[in-house]
Amino acid sequence: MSRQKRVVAIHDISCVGKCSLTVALPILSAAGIETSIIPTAVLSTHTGGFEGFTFCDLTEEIIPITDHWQTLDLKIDGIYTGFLGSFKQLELMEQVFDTFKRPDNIIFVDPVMADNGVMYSIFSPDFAQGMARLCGKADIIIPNITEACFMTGEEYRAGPYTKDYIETLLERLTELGPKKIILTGVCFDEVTLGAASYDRVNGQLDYDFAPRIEGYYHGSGDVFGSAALAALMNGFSLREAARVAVDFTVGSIQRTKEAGTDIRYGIDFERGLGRLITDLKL
Ligand code: PXL
Repeated sequence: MSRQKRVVAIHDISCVGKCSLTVALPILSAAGIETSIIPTAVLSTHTGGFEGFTFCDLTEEIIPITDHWQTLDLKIDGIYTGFLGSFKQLELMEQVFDTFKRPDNIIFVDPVMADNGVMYSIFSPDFAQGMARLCGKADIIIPNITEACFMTGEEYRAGPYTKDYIETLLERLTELGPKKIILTGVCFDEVTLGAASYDRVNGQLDYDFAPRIEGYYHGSGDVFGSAALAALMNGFSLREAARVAVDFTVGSIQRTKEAGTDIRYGIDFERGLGRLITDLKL
């Protein structure tokens, strides 16, 4: 048996409304990855559509946790950050990356902060500059089109897009520093939606699409990111990882739509885990 890979997932815990750690942990674990966590905050629900949620900030815990880890012989193969609630947390992530980055591990950053042309209500527009800086320390980033525009200063447009627009965005994103990018929310027509994956080192650019399902499904970005990282940790290429993540996410959205579930509660990824494991050849 080969050594089990370990990912450190650094996100909040939203107790209800599947996203962040309640998505990353089960998906990575199902994919055979040991998943260590740093919870950045505990909320009663996520912030997207619920009123009156509680919020307990855990920023002060981050460095004590990593200080303790430095006394252990931890082998870390991947660090995965998602929703980060403040500039202070962005700054601490840079510190965590500096502590645990090795030539043979990957830093995987999902710059969660915006969608559909607007920043999430809790973030100011200048948060994008801080996030762009953090992306500069990542090996792989997975923004959506809105986040890509806010970080690069390119003009946000609603789809369908031209190849020229998408490829310019990818090029601008690589200028932030990461070698690999999976850009989500890419569409060239009204009926399909998917992702572009780009490796700056070998110039490989690929597109993966699935039939578009209308509607905004909360937590789908975290499902996508977790599945993509699960595939990468299992030795899949960037392109293959994007394909696995598109299929897994679209399947999860489809089941949610068919069940008529309130979209604030997240998508039904759980009943796709069996298929994910098969796709990952585990
Ligand atoms: O899915 C991203 C996410 C994660 N965590 C919290 C959020 C959001 C998106 O709104 O509010 C707390």
